[in-house]
Amino acid sequence: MTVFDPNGVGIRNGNFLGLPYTLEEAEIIIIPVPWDVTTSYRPGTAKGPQAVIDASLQADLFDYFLPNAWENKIATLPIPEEISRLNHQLRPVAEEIIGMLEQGIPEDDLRLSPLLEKVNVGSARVNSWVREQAGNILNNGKIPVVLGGDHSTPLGLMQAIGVRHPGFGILHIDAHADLRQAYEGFTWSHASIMFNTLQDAQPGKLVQVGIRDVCEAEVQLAAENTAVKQFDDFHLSMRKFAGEPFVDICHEIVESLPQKVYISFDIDGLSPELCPNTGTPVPGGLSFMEAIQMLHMLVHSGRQIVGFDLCEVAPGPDDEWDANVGARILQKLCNFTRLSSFNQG
Ligand SMILES: [Mn+2]
Repeated sequence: MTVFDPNGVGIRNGNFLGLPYTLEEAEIIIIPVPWDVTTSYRPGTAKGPQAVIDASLQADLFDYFLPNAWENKIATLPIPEEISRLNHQLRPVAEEIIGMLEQGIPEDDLRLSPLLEKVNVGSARVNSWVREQAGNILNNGKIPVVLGGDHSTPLGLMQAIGVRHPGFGILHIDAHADLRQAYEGFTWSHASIMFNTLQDAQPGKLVQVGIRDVCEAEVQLAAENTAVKQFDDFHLSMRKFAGEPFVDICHEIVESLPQKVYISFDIDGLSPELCPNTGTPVPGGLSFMEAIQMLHMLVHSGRQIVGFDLCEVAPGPDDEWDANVGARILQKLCNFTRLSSFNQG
C-alpha cells in the first residue's frame, strides 16, 4: 500500500469499497459467486457481485460504530470466469425445465431428468468451488464471505464453517424460509439452501428472521426441528404495532443464538423498496435500520461473527439502487464482523 486517502474518491481496483488491501494482508475475504441458475421467478442476481462492488465505490468509509473503519482489511477475490460461464450455459437449461413444469409436466417426467441432471451437476460444482475457497480462507485464519448470486451460493461456505466451528448458529434474514427439500427438481435450489445447510453443515441453531412467504411443509419442518427458530415477519410486526420495543425483540432473537454466529443475509428480508429488482420480492420486511439494530445488538451481546453471506442482490436494468443498498449492508456486515472479533476471548 502506498498512500490511501479514506476521505478520497473510491478507487476502481476490483476490491469492495475500493480498499487498498491485498488478499495476503486482508482479514475478511469476499468470494463473489455470479450464479443464478436455480432462480425461479426472474434472473439477474448473477450480476449482483459486480454491481455491488461497483456501487460500493460511492459509499463513504466512516462508521459510527467502528473507529477507523477504513483500516478494516477487506479484500475481494476476482469474479470467477468459470462460474460465470457455467451460469450462462445452464440458465437456459433451467428456464426450459421451469417452462415445462409450468405446463404441468411432473418433476419425475423422463424428459426432464437429463436436463435436471445437468443443472444439479453444475450446482454441485459451484458448491465444491465455494467450499474449497472458504476452506482455504479459514485455514489462513481469515473470515470468508460469499457475495451472491442467488441464495444457493453459500452452501459450501456454511459447510466449511460447520467443520471449523461445530455447533455454530446461523442468523438467517430472509422473506423466505428456504427449507424446501429440492425445488422444481433442483437439489441445490436457492429455495432449499437452509434445508441443505441443516443436513450438510449441521449448525447448532438456525434462527430465521423476517420470514413471510413460506409453504406448509417449511413451517412444519421449522416447528418440528428443535434447531430451527422462526421469527416470522407477521408476528414480529404485530409485536411492534402493539408497542413492544424493537430492541426487546432483537434481544430475544440474539439470545436464541450460540456464541459463534454465521449470518446469511438475503436482501429480500428487507422491505422491497430496498431491493425492487431482487429475484423474489415480497411485501413487508425489515427496514434498513432495523437490520442494523439487530446486527449491532448481536455484536454487543459478545457474540462473534465467524462468516456471512449477502445474496439475491440484483441490479435494475437502468438503476443501481439495489446494488447501492446491498453494498451498504455488506459494508456494515464487514464492520460488525471486525467489531465482533474484539469479543473473542
Ligand atoms: Mn429470499
